[in-house]
Amino acid sequence: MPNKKENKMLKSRSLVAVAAATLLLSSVAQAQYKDEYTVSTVLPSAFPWGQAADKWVELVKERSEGRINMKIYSNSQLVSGDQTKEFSAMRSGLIDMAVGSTINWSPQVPELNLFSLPFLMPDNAAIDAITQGEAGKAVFEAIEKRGVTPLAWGENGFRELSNSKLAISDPADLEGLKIRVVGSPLFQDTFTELGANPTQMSWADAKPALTTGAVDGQENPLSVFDVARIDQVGQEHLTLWHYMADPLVFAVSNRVWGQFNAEDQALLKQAAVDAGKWEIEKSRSELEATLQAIKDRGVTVTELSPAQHDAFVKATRSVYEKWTPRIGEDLVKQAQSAVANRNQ
Ligand code: X2X
Repeated sequence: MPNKKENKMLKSRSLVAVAAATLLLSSVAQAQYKDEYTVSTVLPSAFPWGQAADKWVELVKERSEGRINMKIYSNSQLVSGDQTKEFSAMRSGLIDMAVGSTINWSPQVPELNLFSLPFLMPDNAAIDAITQGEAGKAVFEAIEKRGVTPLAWGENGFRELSNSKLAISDPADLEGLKIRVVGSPLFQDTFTELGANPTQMSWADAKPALTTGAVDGQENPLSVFDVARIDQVGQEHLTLWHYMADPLVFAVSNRVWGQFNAEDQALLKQAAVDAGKWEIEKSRSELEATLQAIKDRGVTVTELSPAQHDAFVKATRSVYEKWTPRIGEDLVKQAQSAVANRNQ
């Protein structure tokens, strides 16, 4: 039997052991999680895109009571401005998370070119029919297969065409115009089919190129045209042709995703879903006022008659022949039937 003194010593030793074990356990638990997770975006907080990321970060912080901290790096700075490298950087774990455009990730995930097929989606209901249906699921599976876990959809918006030379209402008007396009070769094909002279460059280079007149035009959602003040760099003409819209995807590198416990995975996903829904509603509801603001600044806005619209659809049809096999015949069909059967 240990005497009183030995008893006391044993007790205090076991207390020390318990304290040490607790410390070890909590440091193991902490070691699983980083102090801060990097979140990459192209556009910062002044744009709906950046606001979508802000909302996600805010909701995760709040709901995890500060256990999961994310920090946004906008302007593609984590990939030195080259937005088409964002997906690879996430896959390799250089970037933990991102809210990215389907366009910018399409060089690595060919299925994402689906959304860039010209005139596939005539309206918001068509976007929703694809993203919220079977085609959307198939796209998410394609992303996951390539090393990134997609959580939710957001929206950059319908991309409209601007230029410094003339009001465009017919494919022939694009003849020879130098148009800045984004990172997928599909855009090169679309604008080549239209008779334009497309030049691929990053967003970081786009405004300088418009300013110097190195290019005559560009295509981006109205919110981007408005917030980036594209009218100030000579883009006086804007054609509302609604030829495509790029959804945003909230996503986490698989390398990081596996480190979160199931509860926190659900938390991150639900926060992304809520942030995406919030941003989509907000950006759609602001569109009319944005267009008015653009008109008020003296930009000539051209709306197309159904016949004029049709001419653009016809002129870009061959893009489907070349790109459908790359995207996947089944996926394209699935998306087309989702659009045909959408709620209007
Ligand atoms: O580069 C663009 O045009 C932008 C900002 O819209 C994208 O990142 C797709």
